[in-house]
Amino acid sequence: MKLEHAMRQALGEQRLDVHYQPQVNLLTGRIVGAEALIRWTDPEFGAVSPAQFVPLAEESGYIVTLGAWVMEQAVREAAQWMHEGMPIVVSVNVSALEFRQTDFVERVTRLLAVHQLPPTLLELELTETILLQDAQEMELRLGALAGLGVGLAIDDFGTGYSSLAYLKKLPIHKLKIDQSFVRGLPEDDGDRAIVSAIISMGHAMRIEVVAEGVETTTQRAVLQQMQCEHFQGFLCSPGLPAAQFRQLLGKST
Ligand code: G
Ligand code: G
Ligand code: MN
Ligand code: NA
Repeated sequence: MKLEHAMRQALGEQRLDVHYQPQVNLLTGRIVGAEALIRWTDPEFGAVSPAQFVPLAEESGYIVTLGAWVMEQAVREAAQWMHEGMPIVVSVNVSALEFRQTDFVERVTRLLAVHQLPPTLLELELTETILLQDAQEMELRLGALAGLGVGLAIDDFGTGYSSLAYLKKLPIHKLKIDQSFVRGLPEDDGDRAIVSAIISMGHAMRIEVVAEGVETTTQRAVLQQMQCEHFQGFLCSPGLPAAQFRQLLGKST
């Protein structure tokens, strides 16, 4: 396939980039973390959305190579922030196929050691689908990562198929409320109920909650009222190139 081929070339020819979107504490307004988001600008195709090429890479298995590259950039960047006196958590999206690689935990461990990043400054964003296959083996793996101190977040929470039972038995640190639920705030009764329920459940289980896709001050105010801890969204900033993100971080801390 043409796009697939271009994607493989893009990595080799350094046309891929990682952007960083701030995660902000709702009370203090401070940046407490950043989500690493892959970006690709192709000479022929222009800016290709990850929503388009990540699924393609997942199908072909190339996501394993791509994901490893993103994680290395992110870990190196977070180590740099730390050395500059701005220790914040970097969050990396991990596809199910990457997580299923038998050497996944070993690779993460090695990467943290190489860049001397404390494991607590790395967070992995997993989707609920990871828990659907090989649940026992995946549980072991999550336990090993949490044992290291790596944070575990469930991305797009509420949109998957899984039950809630796994929250009770797995070492999950954070729930990311999917932006589809945030979009309807404050008007939509259903969205308000869902968001409020996720926040309450998170608190009761000592799991941090991040609201995604926050675009308006009204949404932020509603989330604050619901005692949500963190938000991410265009209201603060979209994903930024590393240098620009660093500037924003410098102003925030
Ligand atoms: O950045 P944007 O909102 O356009 O991302 C679209 C989708 O691509 C989101 O679901 C996001 O999680 C995913 N995505 C972005 N970067 C990465 C990445 O490095 N790895 C994986 N697996 N998914 C990513
Ligand atoms: O699936 P995941 O949550 O990783 O996807 C993150 C995606 O959401 C990124 O592609 C990012 O660009 C996008 N995004 C981040 N903040 C906002 C926002 O406030 N509004 C909208 N519409 N998209 C956002
Ligand atoms: Mn994500
Ligand atoms: Na999400």
